[in-house]
Amino acid sequence: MKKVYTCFCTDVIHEGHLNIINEAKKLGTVIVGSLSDAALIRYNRFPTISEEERIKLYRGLEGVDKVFIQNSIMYDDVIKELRPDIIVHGDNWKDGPESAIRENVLKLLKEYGGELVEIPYTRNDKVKKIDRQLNEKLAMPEYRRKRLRQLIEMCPVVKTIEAHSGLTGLIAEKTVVEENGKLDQFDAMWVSSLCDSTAKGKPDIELVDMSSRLRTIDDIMEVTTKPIILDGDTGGLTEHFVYNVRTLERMGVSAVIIEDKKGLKKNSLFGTEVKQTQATIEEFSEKIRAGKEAQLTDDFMIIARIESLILEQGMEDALARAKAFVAAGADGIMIHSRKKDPAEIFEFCDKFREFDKKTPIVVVPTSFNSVTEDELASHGVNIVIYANQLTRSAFPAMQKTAESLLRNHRALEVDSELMPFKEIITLIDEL
Ligand code: SPV
Ligand code: MG
Repeated sequence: MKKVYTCFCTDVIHEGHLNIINEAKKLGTVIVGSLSDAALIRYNRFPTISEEERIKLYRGLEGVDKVFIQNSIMYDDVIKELRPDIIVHGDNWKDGPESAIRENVLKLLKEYGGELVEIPYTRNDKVKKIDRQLNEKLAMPEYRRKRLRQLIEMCPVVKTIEAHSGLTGLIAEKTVVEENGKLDQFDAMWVSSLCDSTAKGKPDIELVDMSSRLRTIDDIMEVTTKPIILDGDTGGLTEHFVYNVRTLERMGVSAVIIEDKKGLKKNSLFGTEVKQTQATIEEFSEKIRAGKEAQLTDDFMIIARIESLILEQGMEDALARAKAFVAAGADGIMIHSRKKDPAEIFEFCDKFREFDKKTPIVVVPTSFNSVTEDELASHGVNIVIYANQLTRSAFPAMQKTAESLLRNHRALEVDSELMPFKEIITLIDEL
Protein backbone atom coordinates (compact mmCIF):
# COMPACT_ATOMS: atom_id res chain seq x y z
CA MET A 1 0.00 0.00 0.00
CA LYS A 2 1.24 3.48 -0.82
CA LYS A 3 1.55 6.05 1.93
CA VAL A 4 -0.76 8.99 1.09
CA TYR A 5 -0.53 12.24 3.04
CA THR A 6 -2.90 15.18 3.14
CA CYS A 7 -2.78 18.19 5.45
CA PHE A 8 -5.87 19.68 7.11
CA CYS A 9 -6.04 22.98 8.90
CA THR A 10 -9.78 23.24 9.40
CA ASP A 11 -12.04 23.30 12.46
CA VAL A 12 -15.07 22.04 10.53
CA ILE A 13 -15.19 19.11 8.15
CA HIS A 14 -17.23 19.75 5.01
CA GLU A 15 -17.80 17.87 1.79
CA GLY A 16 -14.56 19.25 0.31
CA HIS A 17 -12.50 17.54 3.00
CA LEU A 18 -14.48 14.31 2.67
CA ASN A 19 -13.85 14.39 -1.05
CA ILE A 20 -10.10 14.73 -0.45
CA ILE A 21 -10.13 11.74 1.91
CA ASN A 22 -12.11 9.66 -0.60
CA GLU A 23 -9.69 10.46 -3.38
CA ALA A 24 -6.69 9.83 -1.11
CA LYS A 25 -8.13 6.50 -0.01
CA LYS A 26 -8.18 5.30 -3.62
CA LEU A 27 -4.40 5.81 -3.69
CA GLY A 28 -3.36 4.04 -0.48
CA THR A 29 -3.16 4.37 3.32
CA VAL A 30 -4.36 7.80 4.38
CA ILE A 31 -2.39 9.92 6.85
CA VAL A 32 -4.01 13.24 7.67
CA GLY A 33 -1.72 16.01 8.84
CA SER A 34 -3.04 18.25 11.57
CA LEU A 35 -1.26 21.58 11.37
CA SER A 36 -0.10 22.72 14.80
CA ASP A 37 -1.50 26.01 16.15
CA ALA A 38 1.89 27.70 15.94
CA ALA A 39 2.27 26.78 12.26
CA LEU A 40 -1.36 27.43 11.41
CA ILE A 41 -1.55 31.01 12.64
CA ARG A 42 1.35 32.13 10.47
CA TYR A 43 -0.65 31.73 7.29
CA ASN A 44 -4.26 30.88 8.04
CA ARG A 45 -6.92 32.21 10.36
CA PHE A 46 -6.79 31.44 14.07
CA PRO A 47 -8.33 28.07 15.03
CA THR A 48 -11.65 28.08 16.88
CA ILE A 49 -10.97 24.70 18.49
CA SER A 50 -7.81 23.41 20.16
CA GLU A 51 -5.04 21.40 18.55
CA GLU A 52 -6.20 18.32 20.51
CA GLU A 53 -9.80 18.75 19.38
CA ARG A 54 -8.71 19.02 15.75
CA ILE A 55 -6.65 15.84 16.03
CA LYS A 56 -9.63 14.04 17.54
CA LEU A 57 -11.89 15.38 14.79
CA TYR A 58 -9.62 14.13 12.00
CA ARG A 59 -8.98 10.79 13.71
CA GLY A 60 -12.71 10.10 13.83
CA LEU A 61 -13.17 10.48 10.08
CA GLU A 62 -13.92 7.39 8.05
CA GLY A 63 -11.04 6.52 5.77
CA VAL A 64 -8.35 8.14 7.91
CA ASP A 65 -5.73 5.62 9.01
CA LYS A 66 -3.49 7.92 11.02
CA VAL A 67 -3.10 11.55 12.10
CA PHE A 68 0.28 13.26 12.08
CA ILE A 69 0.99 16.58 13.82
CA GLN A 70 2.52 18.83 11.20
CA ASN A 71 4.71 21.55 12.69
CA SER A 72 6.06 23.09 9.51
CA ILE A 73 3.77 24.82 7.02
CA MET A 74 6.37 24.00 4.39
CA TYR A 75 6.06 20.21 4.94
CA ASP A 76 9.77 19.72 5.76
CA ASP A 77 8.93 17.67 8.87
CA VAL A 78 6.35 15.61 6.97
CA ILE A 79 8.80 14.60 4.29
CA LYS A 80 11.62 13.96 6.78
CA GLU A 81 9.59 11.81 9.13
CA LEU A 82 7.03 10.14 6.84
CA ARG A 83 8.41 10.21 3.30
CA PRO A 84 4.89 9.81 1.84
CA ASP A 85 4.65 8.27 -1.62
CA ILE A 86 1.88 10.70 -2.50
CA ILE A 87 0.80 14.07 -1.16
CA VAL A 88 -2.79 15.03 -1.91
CA HIS A 89 -3.89 18.67 -1.85
CA GLY A 90 -6.71 20.83 -3.21
CA ASP A 91 -5.73 22.77 -6.33
CA ASN A 92 -6.30 26.09 -4.57
CA TRP A 93 -2.67 26.71 -3.62
CA LYS A 94 -1.27 27.53 -7.03
CA ASP A 95 -1.49 31.32 -6.61
CA GLY A 96 -0.66 33.81 -3.91
CA PRO A 97 1.63 33.28 -0.94
CA GLU A 98 0.54 29.62 -0.58
CA SER A 99 2.20 28.79 -3.90
CA ALA A 100 5.51 28.91 -1.99
CA ILE A 101 4.36 25.89 0.03
CA ARG A 102 3.43 24.05 -3.14
CA GLU A 103 6.80 24.76 -4.73
CA ASN A 104 8.62 23.52 -1.64
CA VAL A 105 6.52 20.35 -1.57
CA LEU A 106 7.26 19.67 -5.25
CA LYS A 107 10.97 20.20 -4.64
CA LEU A 108 11.03 17.89 -1.61
CA LEU A 109 9.01 15.17 -3.36
CA LYS A 110 11.30 15.27 -6.39
CA GLU A 111 14.29 14.37 -4.23
CA TYR A 112 12.97 10.86 -3.66
CA GLY A 113 10.42 10.40 -6.45
CA GLY A 114 7.29 11.22 -4.44
CA GLU A 115 4.19 12.42 -6.24
CA LEU A 116 1.77 15.33 -5.82
CA VAL A 117 -1.90 14.75 -6.64
CA GLU A 118 -4.08 17.85 -6.83
CA ILE A 119 -7.83 17.63 -6.49
CA PRO A 120 -10.25 20.31 -7.69
CA TYR A 121 -11.13 22.46 -4.68
CA THR A 122 -14.80 22.25 -3.65
CA ARG A 123 -16.21 25.77 -3.71
CA ASN A 124 -19.98 25.67 -3.63
CA ASP A 125 -22.44 27.83 -1.66
CA LYS A 126 -22.56 25.39 1.25
CA VAL A 127 -18.78 25.34 1.64
CA LYS A 128 -18.62 29.12 1.31
CA LYS A 129 -21.22 29.46 4.03
CA ILE A 130 -19.27 27.23 6.42
CA ASP A 131 -16.23 29.37 5.74
CA ARG A 132 -18.16 32.54 6.56
CA GLN A 133 -19.59 30.95 9.71
CA LEU A 134 -16.08 30.14 10.93
CA ASN A 135 -14.95 33.70 10.31
CA GLU A 136 -18.02 35.00 12.10
CA LYS A 137 -17.26 32.78 15.09
CA LEU A 138 -13.73 34.17 15.31
CA ALA A 139 -15.10 37.70 15.28
CA MET A 140 -17.43 37.04 18.24
CA PRO A 141 -16.40 38.87 21.43
CA GLU A 142 -15.80 35.69 23.46
CA TYR A 143 -13.43 34.29 20.83
CA ARG A 144 -11.69 37.50 19.81
CA ARG A 145 -11.16 38.84 23.33
CA LYS A 146 -9.15 35.89 24.65
CA ARG A 147 -7.02 35.56 21.55
CA LEU A 148 -4.36 38.04 22.63
CA ARG A 149 -3.53 35.98 25.72
CA GLN A 150 -3.46 32.84 23.55
CA LEU A 151 -1.11 34.51 21.08
CA ILE A 152 1.26 35.66 23.82
CA GLU A 153 1.58 32.01 24.88
CA MET A 154 2.00 30.76 21.33
CA CYS A 155 4.25 33.28 19.60
CA PRO A 156 7.82 34.36 20.28
CA VAL A 157 6.49 37.86 19.58
CA VAL A 158 2.95 39.06 18.84
CA LYS A 159 3.21 41.27 15.74
CA THR A 160 0.70 44.08 15.92
CA ILE A 161 -0.14 46.71 13.32
CA GLU A 162 -2.13 49.90 13.57
CA ALA A 163 -5.69 50.06 12.22
CA HIS A 164 -8.02 53.06 12.30
CA SER A 165 -10.78 52.12 9.84
CA GLY A 166 -12.44 49.16 8.16
CA LEU A 167 -9.97 49.37 5.30
CA THR A 168 -6.81 49.47 7.43
CA GLY A 169 -8.36 46.67 9.48
CA LEU A 170 -8.66 44.61 6.31
CA ILE A 171 -5.00 45.23 5.51
CA ALA A 172 -4.05 44.05 9.01
CA GLU A 173 -6.34 41.05 8.64
CA LYS A 174 -5.42 39.88 5.17
CA THR A 175 -1.83 40.78 4.42
CA VAL A 176 0.23 37.59 4.11
CA VAL A 177 3.75 37.54 2.70
CA GLU A 178 6.09 34.82 1.62
CA GLU A 179 9.75 35.35 2.39
CA ASN A 180 12.57 32.81 2.20
CA GLY A 181 10.04 30.01 1.91
CA LYS A 182 8.08 31.11 4.99
CA LEU A 183 4.65 32.68 5.25
CA ASP A 184 3.89 35.41 7.71
CA GLN A 185 1.09 37.75 8.78
CA PHE A 186 0.18 40.13 11.60
CA ASP A 187 -1.30 38.71 14.78
CA ALA A 188 -3.19 41.66 16.23
CA MET A 189 -4.30 45.26 15.66
CA TRP A 190 -3.53 48.46 17.54
CA VAL A 191 -6.12 51.21 17.58
CA SER A 192 -3.71 54.09 17.99
CA SER A 193 -4.83 57.38 19.49
CA LEU A 194 -2.45 59.18 17.14
CA CYS A 195 -3.76 57.54 13.97
CA ASP A 196 -7.41 57.49 15.01
CA SER A 197 -7.16 61.23 15.77
CA THR A 198 -5.15 61.95 12.60
CA ALA A 199 -7.71 60.14 10.44
CA LYS A 200 -10.28 62.55 11.87
CA GLY A 201 -8.01 65.55 11.33
CA LYS A 202 -7.69 66.12 15.07
CA PRO A 203 -4.66 66.44 17.38
CA ASP A 204 -3.67 63.49 19.59
CA ILE A 205 -4.71 65.10 22.89
CA GLU A 206 -7.64 62.92 23.98
CA LEU A 207 -9.90 65.25 22.02
CA VAL A 208 -11.44 62.38 20.04
CA ASP A 209 -13.76 61.05 22.73
CA MET A 210 -14.45 57.46 23.72
CA SER A 211 -17.72 57.27 21.77
CA SER A 212 -15.84 58.09 18.62
CA ARG A 213 -13.01 55.66 19.45
CA LEU A 214 -15.59 52.92 20.03
CA ARG A 215 -17.13 53.70 16.64
CA THR A 216 -13.69 53.19 15.03
CA ILE A 217 -13.27 49.90 16.87
CA ASP A 218 -16.69 48.77 15.70
CA ASP A 219 -15.85 49.63 12.07
CA ILE A 220 -12.72 47.49 12.37
CA MET A 221 -14.51 44.66 14.13
CA GLU A 222 -17.17 44.51 11.42
CA VAL A 223 -14.65 43.28 8.84
CA THR A 224 -11.91 41.52 10.83
CA THR A 225 -11.32 38.68 13.29
CA LYS A 226 -7.90 39.51 14.76
CA PRO A 227 -7.59 40.71 18.35
CA ILE A 228 -7.59 44.41 19.15
CA ILE A 229 -5.40 46.36 21.54
CA LEU A 230 -6.79 49.81 22.26
CA ASP A 231 -4.54 52.77 22.92
CA GLY A 232 -6.51 54.10 25.87
CA ASP A 233 -4.36 57.25 26.34
CA THR A 234 -4.34 58.14 30.06
CA GLY A 235 -7.51 56.14 30.69
CA GLY A 236 -9.19 59.42 31.66
CA LEU A 237 -10.87 59.77 35.03
CA THR A 238 -10.81 56.57 37.06
CA GLU A 239 -14.58 56.92 37.48
CA HIS A 240 -14.93 56.84 33.68
CA PHE A 241 -12.21 54.26 33.07
CA VAL A 242 -14.08 51.53 34.96
CA TYR A 243 -17.10 51.94 32.67
CA ASN A 244 -14.89 51.91 29.59
CA VAL A 245 -13.23 48.68 30.72
CA ARG A 246 -16.63 47.02 30.84
CA THR A 247 -17.61 48.37 27.42
CA LEU A 248 -14.38 47.23 25.81
CA GLU A 249 -14.69 43.78 27.34
CA ARG A 250 -18.25 43.45 26.13
CA MET A 251 -17.23 44.46 22.60
CA GLY A 252 -14.48 41.84 22.50
CA VAL A 253 -11.45 44.13 22.69
CA SER A 254 -8.52 42.12 24.12
CA ALA A 255 -6.53 44.80 25.89
CA VAL A 256 -6.34 48.46 26.72
CA ILE A 257 -3.02 50.17 27.24
CA ILE A 258 -3.14 53.22 29.48
CA GLU A 259 -0.22 55.57 30.06
CA ASP A 260 0.90 57.03 33.37
CA LYS A 261 0.26 60.65 32.49
CA LYS A 262 -2.29 63.16 33.70
CA GLY A 263 -3.65 66.53 32.65
CA LEU A 264 -3.50 67.44 28.99
CA LYS A 265 -1.96 64.44 27.26
CA LYS A 266 0.30 65.07 24.28
CA ASN A 267 1.80 62.46 22.00
CA SER A 268 4.83 60.75 23.56
CA LEU A 269 6.96 61.34 20.50
CA PHE A 270 7.07 65.05 21.48
CA GLY A 271 8.86 63.94 24.66
CA THR A 272 9.95 66.88 26.81
CA GLU A 273 9.49 69.38 23.95
CA VAL A 274 5.96 69.98 25.26
CA LYS A 275 4.58 70.14 28.79
CA GLN A 276 3.42 66.70 29.92
CA THR A 277 2.82 65.53 33.47
CA GLN A 278 3.38 62.04 34.76
CA ALA A 279 0.86 60.68 37.27
CA THR A 280 2.32 59.53 40.58
CA ILE A 281 2.82 55.81 41.14
CA GLU A 282 -0.04 55.86 43.68
CA GLU A 283 -2.47 57.69 41.39
CA PHE A 284 -1.84 55.42 38.44
CA SER A 285 -1.80 52.21 40.51
CA GLU A 286 -5.22 53.20 41.81
CA LYS A 287 -6.56 53.52 38.26
CA ILE A 288 -5.18 50.09 37.34
CA ARG A 289 -6.65 48.55 40.49
CA ALA A 290 -10.07 50.06 39.80
CA GLY A 291 -10.00 48.84 36.19
CA LYS A 292 -9.06 45.30 37.25
CA GLU A 293 -11.86 45.27 39.79
CA ALA A 294 -14.39 46.38 37.17
CA GLN A 295 -13.30 43.70 34.72
CA LEU A 296 -15.56 40.65 34.55
CA THR A 297 -13.78 38.18 32.27
CA ASP A 298 -10.36 36.58 32.74
CA ASP A 299 -9.49 37.35 29.14
CA PHE A 300 -9.26 41.13 29.10
CA MET A 301 -5.89 42.78 29.76
CA ILE A 302 -5.08 46.16 31.25
CA ILE A 303 -1.55 47.05 30.26
CA ALA A 304 0.32 49.86 32.01
CA ARG A 305 2.41 52.13 29.82
CA ILE A 306 5.37 53.80 31.46
CA GLU A 307 6.44 57.22 30.24
CA SER A 308 9.51 57.68 32.47
CA LEU A 309 12.03 57.30 29.62
CA ILE A 310 9.99 59.59 27.34
CA LEU A 311 9.87 62.25 30.08
CA GLU A 312 13.54 61.70 31.06
CA GLN A 313 12.83 60.51 34.57
CA GLY A 314 15.42 57.75 34.42
CA MET A 315 15.62 53.98 34.34
CA GLU A 316 15.19 53.49 38.07
CA ASP A 317 11.90 55.39 38.00
CA ALA A 318 10.69 53.31 35.06
CA LEU A 319 11.54 50.06 36.83
CA ALA A 320 10.00 51.16 40.14
CA ARG A 321 6.81 52.01 38.28
CA ALA A 322 6.80 48.69 36.45
CA LYS A 323 7.09 46.82 39.73
CA ALA A 324 4.32 48.89 41.34
CA PHE A 325 1.95 48.68 38.38
CA VAL A 326 2.29 44.89 38.17
CA ALA A 327 1.59 44.74 41.91
CA ALA A 328 -1.53 46.86 41.30
CA GLY A 329 -2.76 44.22 38.84
CA ALA A 330 -1.44 45.32 35.43
CA ASP A 331 -1.49 42.40 32.97
CA GLY A 332 1.42 43.79 30.99
CA ILE A 333 3.92 46.62 30.83
CA MET A 334 4.50 48.85 27.85
CA ILE A 335 7.79 50.69 27.94
CA HIS A 336 8.21 53.57 25.53
CA SER A 337 11.23 55.49 24.29
CA ARG A 338 11.87 58.08 21.61
CA LYS A 339 15.58 57.38 21.28
CA LYS A 340 16.83 56.11 17.94
CA ASP A 341 19.01 53.59 19.72
CA PRO A 342 17.13 50.72 21.38
CA ALA A 343 19.73 50.50 24.21
CA GLU A 344 17.47 51.95 26.91
CA ILE A 345 14.61 49.67 25.88
CA PHE A 346 16.92 46.64 26.07
CA GLU A 347 18.22 47.79 29.45
CA PHE A 348 14.70 48.20 30.83
CA CYS A 349 13.59 44.80 29.53
CA ASP A 350 16.68 42.99 30.86
CA LYS A 351 16.35 44.58 34.29
CA PHE A 352 12.59 44.01 34.42
CA ARG A 353 13.05 40.35 33.51
CA GLU A 354 15.48 39.97 36.44
CA PHE A 355 12.55 40.32 38.84
CA ASP A 356 9.59 39.46 36.60
CA LYS A 357 9.89 36.56 34.18
CA LYS A 358 6.27 36.38 33.14
CA THR A 359 4.44 39.70 32.78
CA PRO A 360 4.23 40.52 29.06
CA ILE A 361 6.31 43.45 27.81
CA VAL A 362 5.02 45.62 24.97
CA VAL A 363 7.11 47.99 22.85
CA VAL A 364 6.42 50.46 20.04
CA PRO A 365 9.57 50.72 17.90
CA THR A 366 8.73 53.93 16.03
CA SER A 367 11.92 55.83 16.90
CA PHE A 368 14.19 52.84 17.52
CA ASN A 369 13.13 51.38 14.20
CA SER A 370 16.32 49.54 13.26
CA VAL A 371 15.65 46.91 15.91
CA THR A 372 14.22 43.60 14.73
CA GLU A 373 11.42 41.58 16.29
CA ASP A 374 13.89 38.78 17.07
CA GLU A 375 16.24 41.14 18.93
CA LEU A 376 13.34 42.49 20.97
CA ALA A 377 12.11 38.97 21.73
CA SER A 378 15.59 38.02 22.91
CA HIS A 379 15.28 40.77 25.55
CA GLY A 380 11.96 39.40 26.74
CA VAL A 381 9.56 41.52 24.66
CA ASN A 382 6.22 39.80 23.94
CA ILE A 383 4.28 42.30 21.83
CA VAL A 384 5.69 44.58 19.13
CA ILE A 385 3.39 47.32 17.86
CA TYR A 386 3.90 49.05 14.51
CA ALA A 387 1.87 51.98 15.73
CA ASN A 388 1.61 54.47 12.89
CA GLN A 389 3.37 53.26 9.72
CA LEU A 390 0.14 52.61 7.77
CA THR A 391 -1.08 56.15 8.35
CA ARG A 392 2.32 57.63 7.59
CA SER A 393 2.52 55.77 4.28
CA ALA A 394 -1.05 56.53 3.17
CA PHE A 395 -1.00 60.24 3.91
CA PRO A 396 1.89 61.26 1.61
CA ALA A 397 0.55 59.00 -1.15
CA MET A 398 -2.85 60.69 -1.01
CA GLN A 399 -1.28 64.15 -0.83
CA LYS A 400 0.84 63.41 -3.91
CA THR A 401 -2.26 62.25 -5.80
CA ALA A 402 -4.19 65.40 -4.86
CA GLU A 403 -1.29 67.56 -6.06
CA SER A 404 -1.02 65.68 -9.36
CA LEU A 405 -4.76 66.12 -10.06
CA LEU A 406 -4.47 69.85 -9.40
CA ARG A 407 -1.32 70.29 -11.52
CA ASN A 408 -2.45 68.25 -14.51
CA HIS A 409 -6.16 69.07 -14.49
CA ARG A 410 -6.82 65.40 -15.17
CA ALA A 411 -6.27 61.96 -13.64
CA LEU A 412 -4.11 60.32 -16.34
CA GLU A 413 -0.68 61.23 -14.92
CA VAL A 414 -1.29 59.75 -11.51
CA ASP A 415 -3.09 56.63 -12.67
CA SER A 416 -0.01 54.41 -12.92
CA GLU A 417 0.63 55.03 -9.19
CA LEU A 418 -2.83 53.86 -8.19
CA MET A 419 -4.22 50.47 -7.33
CA PRO A 420 -6.31 49.22 -10.27
CA PHE A 421 -9.99 49.68 -9.66
CA LYS A 422 -10.62 45.94 -9.98
CA GLU A 423 -8.14 45.19 -7.22
CA ILE A 424 -9.55 47.69 -4.75
CA ILE A 425 -13.00 46.16 -5.07
CA THR A 426 -11.74 42.64 -4.50
CA LEU A 427 -10.27 43.74 -1.15
CA ILE A 428 -13.77 43.91 0.21
CA ASP A 429 -15.60 40.65 0.91
CA GLU A 430 -19.08 40.29 -0.50
CA LEU A 431 -21.66 38.15 1.18
C1 SPV B 1 -0.13 55.95 19.43
O1 SPV B 1 0.04 55.24 18.43
O2 SPV B 1 -1.05 56.77 19.52
C2 SPV B 1 0.78 55.84 20.57
C3 SPV B 1 2.16 55.42 20.37
O3 SPV B 1 0.36 56.17 21.67
S1 SPV B 1 3.10 56.87 20.19
O4 SPV B 1 2.54 57.65 19.11
O5 SPV B 1 4.46 56.47 19.93
O6 SPV B 1 3.00 57.60 21.45
MG1 MG C 1 -1.43 57.23 21.65
